Amino acid sequence: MNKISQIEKAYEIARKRYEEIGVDTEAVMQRLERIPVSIHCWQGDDVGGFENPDAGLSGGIQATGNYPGKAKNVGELRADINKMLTYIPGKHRLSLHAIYLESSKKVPRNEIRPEHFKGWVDWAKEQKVGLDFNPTLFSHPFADDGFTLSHKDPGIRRFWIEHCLCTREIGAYFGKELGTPCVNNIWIPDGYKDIPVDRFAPRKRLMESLDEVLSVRYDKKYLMDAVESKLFGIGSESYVVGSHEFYMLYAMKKNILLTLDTGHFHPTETVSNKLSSALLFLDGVLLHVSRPVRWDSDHVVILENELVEIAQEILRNGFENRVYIGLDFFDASVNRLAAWIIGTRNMLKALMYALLEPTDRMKEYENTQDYTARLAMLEELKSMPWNAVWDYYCLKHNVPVGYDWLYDVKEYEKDVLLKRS
Ligand code: RNT
Ligand code: ZN
Repeated sequence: MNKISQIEKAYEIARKRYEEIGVDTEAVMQRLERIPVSIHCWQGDDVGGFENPDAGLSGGIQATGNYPGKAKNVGELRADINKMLTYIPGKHRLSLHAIYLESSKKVPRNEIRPEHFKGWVDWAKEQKVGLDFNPTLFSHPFADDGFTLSHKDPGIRRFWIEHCLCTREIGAYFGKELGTPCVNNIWIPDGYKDIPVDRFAPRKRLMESLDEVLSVRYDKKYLMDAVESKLFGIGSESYVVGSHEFYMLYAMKKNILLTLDTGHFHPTETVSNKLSSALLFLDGVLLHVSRPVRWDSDHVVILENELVEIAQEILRNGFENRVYIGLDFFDASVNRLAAWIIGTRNMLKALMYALLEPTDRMKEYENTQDYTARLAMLEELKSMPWNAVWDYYCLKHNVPVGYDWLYDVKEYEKDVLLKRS
């Protein structure tokens, strides 16, 4: 039997097994097809960008490793993204950072305009993907002392307010051009290494800066604003201005999206457990799916319990239109395309796994206090043939099944990546 018929046969068996417990695998695949993942461009070049090829990454975040073949210009990065996308089933989105602008001369960050991102819009139209955006408030001399929007110097604050205003204009341009709203996510590194005396003043300044940034109105069908908190960063271990409470309250007050990065909380705190509260009070949430290993290390996303639980929380509640799933990891110690592919496919696998359950039946068990059946079902689901449905989904979308993509990526490494200077 050839590989294709094996996959089809395995799927047929799986389909029947799921049917027995009341799960329609065809409906599951259709639902998964409608869930876009916003894939981050910055895995391709270790959050480098094209603004200044020699500048390092700063702001309390770090990409470690020096695997060869990193994309060093927009042509290389786009080639890598195009290649990467051929291994991802379904239509997705690309998340850009302001430092990925295209310009023949140096443009200060408070002067970036839609024209600097026209190339990306053309690319997105060609690829039929939506674009999301992020102002870049790090890797810059004005962020070197650890403060940006909450800086005590009004001139520096002004610079970053202007930068954020520029990115909102560019984001709205993406939304208009591509016919799908752009999520523009603000993350700042601001904070202190050591114990502060005044925690209040920087937060007040941050609030006032954000108020100004958001004072320009855009139609939500073009632009959606998001704000991302963090527990600590390297060099901001003792105090982060934009803490979880700060942004949770701020997002609610302003009716904007709250960004939950899975690496930005205490190690025993889970994002999966936050969604059901956040979405009672907010219209939506942006996820930055990452993998923290001991700290906010941004390791490649693997298929682990918390990832599945996040997917379950989204899908059991029908939140897929209110949770914007974005990825945020950057590993420079392995092939960067492989990192992207592994992480993105894992996100989709988690969603597929979560979809392949008889949710209503399990809620019924719960509501009738049949906790025995609830536990039994949850555990049996783990050894159901969900991977056969995943393989078939990949086959149907013309992307490699299993680790077949790896051979291809190794070829690409040899033919393209290793030839880069
Ligand atoms: C940093 C934040 C932020 C960045 C990206 C590059 O801790 O997670 O989202 O990782 O903007
Ligand atoms: Zn993040």
